[in-house]
Amino acid sequence: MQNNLPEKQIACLFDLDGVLVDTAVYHYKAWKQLANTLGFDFTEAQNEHLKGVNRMRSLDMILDWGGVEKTEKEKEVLAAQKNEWYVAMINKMTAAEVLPGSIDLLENLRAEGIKIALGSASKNSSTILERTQLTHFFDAIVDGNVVSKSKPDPEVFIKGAELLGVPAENCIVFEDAQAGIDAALAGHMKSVGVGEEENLKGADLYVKNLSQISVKEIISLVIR
Ligand code: B16
Ligand code: MG
Repeated sequence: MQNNLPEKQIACLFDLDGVLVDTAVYHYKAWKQLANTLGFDFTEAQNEHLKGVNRMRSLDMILDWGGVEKTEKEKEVLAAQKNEWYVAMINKMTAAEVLPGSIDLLENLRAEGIKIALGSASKNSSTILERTQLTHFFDAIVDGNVVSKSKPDPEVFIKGAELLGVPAENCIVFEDAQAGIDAALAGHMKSVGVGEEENLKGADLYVKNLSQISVKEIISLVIR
């Protein structure tokens, strides 16, 4: 299938955790271990609120749940400890952990000449992409190491669009977090919510996973 309007370059911007891979389970284990060492616990439901939220903001939320106060210096130490535990887990990831439909969709997008960027809050995205053998699909990688503002600020996706040289209105964001859908809206981009519709208000389309969407449907979001 060929893109009907070749003069219109299209880009797909993918979130990582919850869209292409499920690293949320490792984040949860590491944060839980940290909370436990501080003498409290938090639930899986609370953990849902950490999805798409950057590391230091996540720590602030967890400390708040535990009613624990720490200085900025102590927080740096705690975040580094959590990251050490988390990295030990993601260093064991394999390609088998890529979420359903991801590889086929990425291959089909590339075959169609559609550009692909990563738009993730994670500072560990390169390790995850390498471990799961996804790196080669991306024309640009924008992650927590290069952005200063967390989603719902659109910075991560605007940077991706700029690196790809594609105007915002021709970009489609794939996100599993409300903050990510809000970031796409703020950046004047289209978005596909991956997960439950009630948690992803404002997306243009909803899928349970990436096996449920075709390149044709993606193109139709920007070329009508
Ligand atoms: P790190 P995403 C996000 O990834 C995770 O959903 C979130 O739980 C995590 O705190 C954040 O990355 C930062 O990760 O500690 O590795 O820098 O969904 O934006 O791909
Ligand atoms: Mg995510």
